[in-house]
Amino acid sequence: MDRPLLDRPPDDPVRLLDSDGALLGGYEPTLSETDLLSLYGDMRLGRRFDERMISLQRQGRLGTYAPLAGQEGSQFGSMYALSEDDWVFYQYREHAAPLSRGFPPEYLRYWAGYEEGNAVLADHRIFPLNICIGDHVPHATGMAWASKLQDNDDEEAFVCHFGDGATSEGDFHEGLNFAGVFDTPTVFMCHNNGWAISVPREEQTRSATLAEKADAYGFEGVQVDGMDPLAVYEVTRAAVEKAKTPGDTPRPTLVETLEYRYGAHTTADDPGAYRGDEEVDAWREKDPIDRLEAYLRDEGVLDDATDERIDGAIEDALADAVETLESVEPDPDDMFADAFAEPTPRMEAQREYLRALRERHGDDALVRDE
Ligand SMILES: Cc1ncc(C[n+]2csc(CCOP(=O)(O)OP(=O)(O)O)c2C)c(N)n1
Ligand SMILES: [Mg+2]
Repeated sequence: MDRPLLDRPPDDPVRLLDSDGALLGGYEPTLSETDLLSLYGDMRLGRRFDERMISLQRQGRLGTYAPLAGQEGSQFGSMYALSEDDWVFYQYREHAAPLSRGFPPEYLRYWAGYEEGNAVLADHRIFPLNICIGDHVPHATGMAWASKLQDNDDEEAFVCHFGDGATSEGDFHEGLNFAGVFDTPTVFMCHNNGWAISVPREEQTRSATLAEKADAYGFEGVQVDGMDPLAVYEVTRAAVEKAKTPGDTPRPTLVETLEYRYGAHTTADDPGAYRGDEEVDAWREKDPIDRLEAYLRDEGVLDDATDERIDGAIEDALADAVETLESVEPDPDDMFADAFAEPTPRMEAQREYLRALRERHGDDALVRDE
């Protein structure tokens, strides 16, 4: 490789694969052919998962959902750089975390309102899904610091995913500051997709890049082309290595991935209200899946038969997940279960009110006739 992955200006994005799928700057992938194919297959799973989830939501079989399409390169590229001992903290859009760690079929239940869809993530070293923007950044630093105090920092890195919008939250600054002060084995992945719902990146901060914010906290920040899965993989790998190299003091890194979400912010959003189709089309030209596919076909690693096999496996996994989702009978009483260890008196009163209502009228009482 011509230039280092880290230790470079924060406004010089790492790019290793161009949009036609050609390798750049003397780079040779460090992932094996098998792993490259698996990365490609998982990115395809991510895209298809998205379509399926949106369709389920439209049919009323799922709650609100946050689409990932366009962000597969940065999400799966970064997940592939981790070992199974590394911990992941993620925001609602980074579905690659569970999908690349075995895709527990119960995950869908979270998006239908069942807390067990969230709880199952712990078995995969993934923290409960974060909705409250930026809150999980200090958690990631805290966990990483605890790991260091227990001398586990050689084995575990703590990787925290969030968006460009999260950089305006106090929690982001507190988390990064303490990571710098205590040299924690943390990697901060800022998925800069240009928008925080309808707020463009330009109105989020006067900083020229988000990566340079790391400078204020005394550690490295690097930009990477988030539509390039191989660049994201290599940069994350370098950052994880730096976080947990045995014998060395761990050091955090902030990685800013430049990418785009093709779809709506969530199924409750209409992006036509704040951005034009030309912007979306321009980003689609850089599609991360097409890019990796072109490279793999060129190398003779991927052909139509393999692509069909991947399709079949994806449809099977999704069918299994949907079946798991719909095999549970919702119990409205559950909505009171996980908010507090000890329910508040008001919650108890609401629970009793609901129970009485259901006893008197059955569950039809819960359906409002519009
Ligand atoms: C503390 C907090 N404030 C506001 C919101 C409402 N909200 C939900 S998503 C979002 C935008 C986040 O944008 P970004 O961090 O860029 O992530 P993206 O959705 O683009 O992946 C906001 C403001 C929230 N969930 N939490
Ligand atoms: Mg964003």
